[in-house]
Amino acid sequence: MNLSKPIKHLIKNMALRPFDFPIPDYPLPPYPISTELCDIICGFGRGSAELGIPTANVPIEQLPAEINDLDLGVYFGFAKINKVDKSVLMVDRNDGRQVQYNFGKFLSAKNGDLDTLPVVLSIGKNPFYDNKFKTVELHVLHKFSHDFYGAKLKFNILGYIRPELDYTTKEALINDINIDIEITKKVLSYEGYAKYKDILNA
Ligand code: RBF
Ligand code: MG
Repeated sequence: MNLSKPIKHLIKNMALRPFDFPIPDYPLPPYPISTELCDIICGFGRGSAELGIPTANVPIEQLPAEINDLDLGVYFGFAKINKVDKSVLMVDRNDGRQVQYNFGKFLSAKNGDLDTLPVVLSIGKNPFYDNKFKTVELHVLHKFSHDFYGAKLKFNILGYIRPELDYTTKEALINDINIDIEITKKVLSYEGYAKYKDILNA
């Protein structure tokens, strides 16, 4: 394969941003990075409610150490969700509100919820929200009919899109996340990346 030709030049009708990194034809070290099954926990409850971009948050302690060495920013890969056989539970979020952990009870194989799905990940401190600690969150590119706190997921990271940025408006953040989503869809459709979907499935 020809490494001197990053595949991003094939992405048509998309304004590439000055901070976008060139994406090679296939994952280069340290990628792929693959995780074991990890818990899906509740974050700050902003992704879905405020941004309209829900994210599955995972505990950093359950991730391979290599992930801790990555720069703060936006990454892409695949993820697969597993249901956990537990009854619905109410859990206190750190802002005092209660959230329902349904452990993925309402996810449906027929709807494709349990397939290996493309994800765009944020590893960061969310400067726009001034978080104190680093979080790892995955936005799964799939239409779910229910949330799934308490379920588990396994994922891989196949490449890097851009550094984490601060924003002056919520709209600017949402706009960039939408571009990240478009880049992810495009890149994961290429052979050099698409084959990692089956690897996660195995
Ligand atoms: N937050 C930031 O403050 N700066 C970013 O550059 C940023 N990029 C993100 C990219 C993606 C693909 C996603 C899913 C989230 C990103 N976020 C970023 C995090 C966002 O603020 C967070 O998901 C919500 O605050 C919910 O916790
Ligand atoms: Mg979240």
